[in-house]
Amino acid sequence: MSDSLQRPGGPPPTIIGGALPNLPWEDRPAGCRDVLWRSTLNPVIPRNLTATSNSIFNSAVVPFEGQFAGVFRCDDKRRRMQLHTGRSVDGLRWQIDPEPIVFHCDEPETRDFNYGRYDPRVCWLEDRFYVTWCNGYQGYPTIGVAYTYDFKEFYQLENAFLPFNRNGVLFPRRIGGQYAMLSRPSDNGHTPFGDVFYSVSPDLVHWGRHRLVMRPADGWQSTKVGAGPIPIETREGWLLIYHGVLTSCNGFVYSAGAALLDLDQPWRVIYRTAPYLISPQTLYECVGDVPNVVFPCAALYDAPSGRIAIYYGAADTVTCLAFTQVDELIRFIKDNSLV
Ligand code: BMA
Repeated sequence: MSDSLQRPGGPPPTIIGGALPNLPWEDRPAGCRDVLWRSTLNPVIPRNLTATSNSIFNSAVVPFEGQFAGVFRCDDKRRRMQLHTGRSVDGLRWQIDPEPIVFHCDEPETRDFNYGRYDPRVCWLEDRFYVTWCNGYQGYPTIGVAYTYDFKEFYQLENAFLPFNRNGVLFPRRIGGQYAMLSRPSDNGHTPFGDVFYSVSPDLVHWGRHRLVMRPADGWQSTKVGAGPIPIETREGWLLIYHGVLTSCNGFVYSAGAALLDLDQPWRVIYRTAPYLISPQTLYECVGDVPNVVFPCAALYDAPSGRIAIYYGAADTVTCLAFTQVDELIRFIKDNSLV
């Protein structure tokens, strides 16, 4: 990717953010014409990395103390959905805590141990890491919120929204003075609909001023759409990678696309891909506990070079990596936009 490295005196990097030269990375394979390409090491996290895990997928990874940390969805062999912490030197080889996270929580109302916890996102925001996930409230799914400084102790806040809701994804800074989150209102089952909404909060507890961001469109994103990794701030807008679902004769098919959202009014979609960036095509994406699922939940980036590494769950069973370069991705989004 040496062509994409920023040179002294050249234009400022497209991504507004820090350097992460040690992010996991593989160059685009020779002959590959796709804007996003898979790691040759996939699946980077196997389903049985812990002794009790049935599957490890839809998980969130961030840079931490020069290395990497994360919150992982580990469904156990009773098939309870749990969140575990993990650490890695290189973002590829992970040590995942064998025990689920026990959240410090002063408010008994927000505890719902029977429902399970799943699909975490992790966001560095001001002075700590915030975790959002699909949490149970009285047996119904909604968005749980917690924070940690060290990936050891986690402090749970109030649930963000009324049930039913999934895919709570925070923005990494305040916008117009407010904290901001994307989410996908849902129902209590395998929701056959889903739009992305934007909400703001002065304190990460009270959320309002809800705005519609995007509805399903056609093809791969015709049944529902939901936010994926924490949006990446770029000079062209917030880069949002999102999942889209198609209903086939064999059930749901989860793919991923990308959009650019207005920096100041992120509910305004500037561009959005008509084709997918990645759809289930490999054995590990097509075969597993839930076939035909790619589900991105985290992205690492190195702003100076524009390299982006995307972590995604495959077939609700394993965790995988894919790579892209921001300028090529933005060009692709603009050249193939629905909007
Ligand atoms: C969604 C969520 C995800 C899962 C996907 C496909 O509704 O439950 O955790 O990856 O379905 O099963």
